[in-house]
Formats: sequence, structure tokens, C-alpha cells
Amino acid sequence: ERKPFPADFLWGAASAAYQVEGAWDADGKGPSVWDIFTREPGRTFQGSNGEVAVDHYHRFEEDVALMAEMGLKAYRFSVSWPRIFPTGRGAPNEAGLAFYERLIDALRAHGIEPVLTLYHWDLPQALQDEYGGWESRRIIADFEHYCVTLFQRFGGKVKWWVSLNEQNYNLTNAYQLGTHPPAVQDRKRFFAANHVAFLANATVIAAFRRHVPDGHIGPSFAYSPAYPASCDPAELLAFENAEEFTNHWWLGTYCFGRYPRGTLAWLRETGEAPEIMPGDEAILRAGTPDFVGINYYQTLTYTTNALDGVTMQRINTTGEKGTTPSSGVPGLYRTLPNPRVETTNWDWAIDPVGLRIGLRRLSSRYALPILITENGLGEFDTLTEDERVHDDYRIDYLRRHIEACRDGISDGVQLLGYCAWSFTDILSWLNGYQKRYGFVYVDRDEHDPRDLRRVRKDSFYWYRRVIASGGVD
Ligand code: BGP
Repeated sequence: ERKPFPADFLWGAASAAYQVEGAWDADGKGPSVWDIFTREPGRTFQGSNGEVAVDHYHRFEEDVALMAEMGLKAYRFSVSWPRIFPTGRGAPNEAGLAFYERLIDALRAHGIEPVLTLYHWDLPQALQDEYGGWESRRIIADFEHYCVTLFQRFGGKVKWWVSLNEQNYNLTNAYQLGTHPPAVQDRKRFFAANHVAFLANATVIAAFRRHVPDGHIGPSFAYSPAYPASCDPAELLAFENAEEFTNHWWLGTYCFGRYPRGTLAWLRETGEAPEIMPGDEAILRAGTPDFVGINYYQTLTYTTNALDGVTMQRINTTGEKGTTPSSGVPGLYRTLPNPRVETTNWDWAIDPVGLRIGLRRLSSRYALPILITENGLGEFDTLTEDERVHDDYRIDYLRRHIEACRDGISDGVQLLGYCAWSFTDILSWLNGYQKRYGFVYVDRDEHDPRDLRRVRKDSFYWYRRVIASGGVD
């Protein structure tokens, strides 16, 4: 007999400030690195940016009303650091704080638990210019000051907090692939920036304990469980390498407050290891999380990679199926398409069993509760003449992943909740507005006076039933 979802399970949906808010310079907000980066030609699909996004900043009441209609139990959103500190530090901008206060109050008035992400990539540009953002240890104090400001203001009302969103994915793009700001391709700088981010993450978690002792905090990790391409021992080794370098390097450091030693030894040999100063590991140990947040979209399958082999490359940003190149690290591993699973138009493996496998792996290694902070299907959607969106493919995707959650719970995983990505359609960082994830369609036709209007998709009604039945549907 399979276990039911717990009664207090956080049935949620998620978003991020830059992807929904718009109002990029409203009420004293300073520019983020994304505001500046997206102005450079060729950075994003068709030059899309978040200046207007879905205008959630001005329409949040309408959006929260839709969440309430849907019966959402939790809503994960992020705070935009440059809205609170336009130049990254100093005195807070009261208008910025007031916006999030109104959002949080509106959610709570409807019994929706706010899940607040402190950092979802929109670094104040001023800090990038001043000292190179995540490459300088100076960011640790500025990040702590920003976070403590939020702990003090909202700690009484918000009990679920996410520290860094996808440090692994964001910094890989920012410092290895060169596809997120500051668009660097240098593995030494990549590991150095990660070291600073680990220290900042642990520092704010330690501060959180002092300011919000009854709250829960953890990072959100972009988790792609690895598969070996075959039972060839050489490929199994490549798979193990990928697990260590793409998953446990981050998760182990977060959860144990200590770098995995095997990986560190390898990086010392290649000269890529970060500079670890005396006292750094004590900081990491003092700031381990209450839970592991995972953003699960897909598994990745790995094979060996000759020393002169493929290196990291760009992703498929167009939605033209089959255009993702293999990527990896010479000498360690590289990706291969998995012939046994279907993929989305952006070549992401659709693999609900992989979610169950991943939940079990993390649960047994780290022995912490898990919160699914993102999971969803990016697809082209069509708005019909009679204002409907028949997204049965999304319902199918979500249903199978929610089933995998239930299987994980039956396997003994302590699963706190499930936040689907996303509530409304939003901006996809590199893939523009055509890659849609929401339960609520956002029409983008600037010649139509009803531009940016919200339309409930079929998946909206379906998820409402799932939540109402406690996941029985
Ligand atoms: C995660 C991010 C989200 C979101 C999601 C979908 O990496 O945390 O912000 O964008 O992925 O990815 P994409 O927009 O590339 O399809």
C-alpha cells in the first residue's frame, strides 16, 4: 500500500523576480546584472528581456487571486536584491520592501504559505562593477546585510526560505559556458566564485538561525541525477565522475559543510581548486541547511570523454528538437542523449522515474528533508479562439512527476512539498517567452489592448483538483 501525501504537504508553484515582475526601474529599483546583460545583442533568444516580463509587479493582486482560486498551499517567489538595495548595500529602499510586504500579506490572507527565495540570479549591477560580484569575498557581507534586512522585516510572517537558487546552474553558465552574466569562460574563476557563494550561503543560513529560529532554510539545487550510458566499467566511471562533479560537489559542501575530498584532490591536480583560507570550512560547517531544495527537470546520461574531447557548449535555446550538443569536461565525462526516454522540444529528458531515483539518492546520502522547489514542462502552447489552452501534455508530465513523488514518499523520502514551475507563463532566461511553463497563460500581443491578460490553461483546473484531493487524482 502506497503512502498518501502528508496533510501539511506544500502543494505549490514557483517563480523568480526577474522572470515575472517587470517594472525593472520602478520605485527606486537599481539595475541588476540581467537588466544590463540582456541589452547586449545575441545574449538571449530574440533579445528577450525582463523589463516588462508579465508585469507581476503591477498585477500581483490578480495573480494571487488566481492562486487562491486554484487552492495553492504555497507560492515560491524571489526577492529582487536591487529592489531592496539599488546599489547592493547601504540603506534599504522602503518602496521595494513594501512591495514584497504587500505580496506576502496577500498570500497569507488566502492561506498560501510564502516560500521566499533570497537570490535568484539578479545581482545588483553595482556590485558586479565595484568588485566583480561573486568573485570577491566582499559580497559575503553585502549579501548577509541584504538577507538580514529581509529576515528582520519578514521573519515573523515567512517560515520557508530558500538561500541561493541554483548556484550550480547559474555559476556554470556565468563562469564556464559564458551564457549568463558576467559571461566568463574560465574554470579556475568558476571554482573561485563557487567558493565565495558557498561561504555566502552558509553565512546567511547561520544568520537566519539567529533571526528566524522557528523558520526553515535551504538552497535550491538544479538537480539532474546522472545515468551511465551502459554497463561498460569505463562508462560507469564517467557516470560516477559526473555525479561527483555535477551534483555532490555542491550538495556535499552544502549539507556536510565540507568539500568532497576526492573532487578537491582532482581539482588541486588540475590547478582549478579554489583557495580555501583557514576558517572557511568552519563557516561552511556552521551554515548547513534544514532541507535540500531541488529543481528537477531531467536526468542526464554520461559517457567517457577523451582528453581532447568535447567541452562545455551552448544549450538549445530555440526549441528546435535535437539541437543540443554534447557537453562535458575533458577527461571526466560528457553527455549523450538517452535513447530510452522522450525529450521536450528543448531536448530535456522527460523522466519521472529519474525523480524517484534522485529523491532516494539524496535522501540516503544527506538524510535531510527535501522540498521540490521547481519541476515543470517548458512547451509551446496555443491559445484557442475561445480562450482556452489545451495543455494535456503538461498535465501528463506533471501527473507522472507527482506520482514519482508519491513513490519517493513510499520509499521513505521525507518530502516536504512540490512547487511546480511555474504559476503564470514567464520569461525563460535564455529561451524567451515562447517556452511556456505556467498553469496560467499570459498573452503577449502588444497590439491588443488586452496584452498580458491571464488565461487559465486546462492544467490550471487539473492542478486545482489534485490539490483539493490531496494528490489523489
Ligand atoms: C531553472 C531556473 C528557473 C527556470 C527553470 C526553467 O534553472 O531556476 O528560473 O528558468 O530552470 O529553465 P528554462 O527557463 O531554461 O527552461
